[in-house]
Amino acid sequence: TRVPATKRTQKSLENLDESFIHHLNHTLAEDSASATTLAKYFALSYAIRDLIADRWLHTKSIIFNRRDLRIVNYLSMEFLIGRLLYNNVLNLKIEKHVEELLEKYGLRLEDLIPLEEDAALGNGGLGRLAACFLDSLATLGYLSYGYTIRYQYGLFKQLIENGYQKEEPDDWQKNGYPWEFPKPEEAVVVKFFGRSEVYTDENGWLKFRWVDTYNVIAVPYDIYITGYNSEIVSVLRLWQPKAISEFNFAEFEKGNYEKAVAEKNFAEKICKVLYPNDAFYQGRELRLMQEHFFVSAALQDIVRRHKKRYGTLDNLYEGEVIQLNDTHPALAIPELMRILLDEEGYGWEKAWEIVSKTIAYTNHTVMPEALEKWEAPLLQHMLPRHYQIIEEINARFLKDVAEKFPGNLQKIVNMSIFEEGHIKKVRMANLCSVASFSINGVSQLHTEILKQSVLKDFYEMYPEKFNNKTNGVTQRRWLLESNPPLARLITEAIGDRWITDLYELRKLEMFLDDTSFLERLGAVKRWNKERLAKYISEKLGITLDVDSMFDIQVKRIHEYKRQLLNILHVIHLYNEIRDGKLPEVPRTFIFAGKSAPGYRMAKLIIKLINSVAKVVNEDPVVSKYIRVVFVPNYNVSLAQIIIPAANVSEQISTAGTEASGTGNMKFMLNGALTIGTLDGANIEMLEEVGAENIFIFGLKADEIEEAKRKGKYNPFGIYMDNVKIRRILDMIRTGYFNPDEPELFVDIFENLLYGKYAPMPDQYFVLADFESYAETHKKIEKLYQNPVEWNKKSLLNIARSGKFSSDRTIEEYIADIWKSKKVYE
Ligand code: DL6
Repeated sequence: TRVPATKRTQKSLENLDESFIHHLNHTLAEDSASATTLAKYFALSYAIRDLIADRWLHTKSIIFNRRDLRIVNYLSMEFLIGRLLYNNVLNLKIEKHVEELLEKYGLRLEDLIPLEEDAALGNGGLGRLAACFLDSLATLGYLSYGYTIRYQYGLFKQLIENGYQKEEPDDWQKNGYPWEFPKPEEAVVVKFFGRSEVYTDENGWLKFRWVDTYNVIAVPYDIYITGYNSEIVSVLRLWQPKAISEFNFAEFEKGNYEKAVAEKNFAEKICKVLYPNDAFYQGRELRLMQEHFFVSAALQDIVRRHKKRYGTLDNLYEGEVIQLNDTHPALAIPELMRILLDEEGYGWEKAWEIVSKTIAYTNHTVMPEALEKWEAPLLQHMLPRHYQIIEEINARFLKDVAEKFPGNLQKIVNMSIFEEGHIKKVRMANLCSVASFSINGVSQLHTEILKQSVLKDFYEMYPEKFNNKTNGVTQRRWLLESNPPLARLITEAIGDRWITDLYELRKLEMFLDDTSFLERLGAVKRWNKERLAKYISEKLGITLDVDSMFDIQVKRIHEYKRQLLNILHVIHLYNEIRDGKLPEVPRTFIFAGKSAPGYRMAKLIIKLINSVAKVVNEDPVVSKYIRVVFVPNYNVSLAQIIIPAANVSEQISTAGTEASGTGNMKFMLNGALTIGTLDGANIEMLEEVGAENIFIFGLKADEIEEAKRKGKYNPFGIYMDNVKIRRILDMIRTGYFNPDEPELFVDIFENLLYGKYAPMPDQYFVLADFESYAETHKKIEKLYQNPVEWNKKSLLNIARSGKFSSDRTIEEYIADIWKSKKVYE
């Protein structure tokens, strides 16, 4: 008898006008004549939020009435959700209504959209994946919660000054944020420090309890993430710390202001800022506090909900599943054990059964510097009871290891949760591997590397736990929202089912030989290039030639992602042009991405790119053929403009280093052709499109591995033998691109040739892959001269991108790990 939310939306839409005015007048106390555009953005967002709240109420009633549905809990330090206004408009299918409404006030949706600050609660791939997953879960109709921290400052804003990256705080809430709902009544208490105390309970059992703790309140703020045309929303629950006593009058009376606000300061510190490191572990006390804070709050929430639904925790794993997004939320393991043992009175065996049937782990990196290993004394001091529980988990686990591999001490050393040494460490990946019922990598190659090297011993011990879940991206944001003309072209050709079933795109293959369709595809690309060129001209004052080939590398700046290889190749083209060897097609090389603020080499690479860009763009001859642009402050909304404009997508990480990549998928979906290594999900893209439709170059993962193992890689030899490379590197070393500070790039030179700041020279095999990269670029250049052939390959890439929808990824998680059911089958 319930009226479906989609129908109710239709009904509410009739009142959207009224609702907009209501919010303008009564929520914001503004009138339409004098309200600013920003106020109108807020009023519209509130009016739309009302429609979303209806869906939440519906979802909530299902959560508490349908005990047959297991809830997916995605614990992640990062959810890079970006802007929500247009996303919600599209998902609710109300674009026409909204446009009509705004027209009455002389406004257009496209004027309001940019007023929203990006919610940049993540660094890169890992956080954006989490956001895509919530979209897919809601669209497919599964019950799900994402849990994270309500950071006061998201990922820093990047400025480029004199070619250098500068960071500024990202005060994303400075104007307020219309999409969230505070839920103070659902606050919980999170404890820190203190000690573990042993006592005898009323039945004479020896028990532990965590006492003398320092407590903080965790207040949830909910954002409901809509799905496309779906009744169900995902809940993104952001926890905000709050002091139990914000102001201590006794201390104040004594004249001690610092002490009076100490608790408040402590609480505020926890959520002050997102750590800006991508794939790099720093081991800071505050980070550990953040991890424990949101994990403990999330677990208390999950436990409370389950008790409400089932009246017992005996079957927690039937109602809830917890996915750990990398090891950052690994403290969920001892925290759930602690709740079950100390607060719920379970014995160890039953508690362990519950924990190890509820928790699953995704690994997102094989880079050794990214693996979390907390110093044991730090963990023990901050979380004494958790530390004790980890010790017990380890002791029991090592007994199993000894039984499985009798006499094999090396296994014990490798697999122990503790790494012994000068400072004892807690290896979080080992903790996750011991406790989780599922361990997955994020592309086929990555999962193989986990099984064969990083988690090899765990694979031998528990082969049944391992599985692969190749990443995906949501086509709602990364095509429907970011590339409207392409979305329209596709829908006109094959209907709109691709929006919820990306494999439908295969039908586009019908048009592979249809020259007029290919021309239209070309026109769409041109429209996107013009849009980007306009943005760049307005922001940077650089004019781009939209007929030139747009070759784009956008992602975090990291040595393993090899932006350096790209810019070395640009220098090579510069040299060729100066030598009179003119390229057959003009090219625009576009870069964007942030470096971790403390990552010296990555920041130097940004400076190098900008220095090369200056020399190239100011050279009257060279600039006719190539241009180089570094677009500052790469984030989700910028990605939505940049990616659709690419002719060529650069996915050039050293084979064996990029776990999956998801940018590669976004470019493919938008019709770019990929130049890439056999790394991460590139390999699966190759499988989908065939070798003639992707440009693969460079050493393979096993070749790199072997060269490292045998110590036979000699970049200095390459430098000596290869005139082109020597010329490029000498230009860098002698300050050709930066005569004001000629020594500036010497470190890049010395790192490549001598490994000055690395375990070995050129540890990411830039020089080894250079020739093959340059040759492959020549092939691309050739193909670009034939627009029909180019557009054909572009269309084929789009048509074969179905596998890379996060809907497919989520269905695989559901089938193999989460075993949940859709609300509406
Ligand atoms: O799985 C999402 C994303 C992958 O696509 C990237 O290849 C990978 O680098 C990234 N991993 C991280 C590492 N964080 N940690 N730990 O961001 O995950």
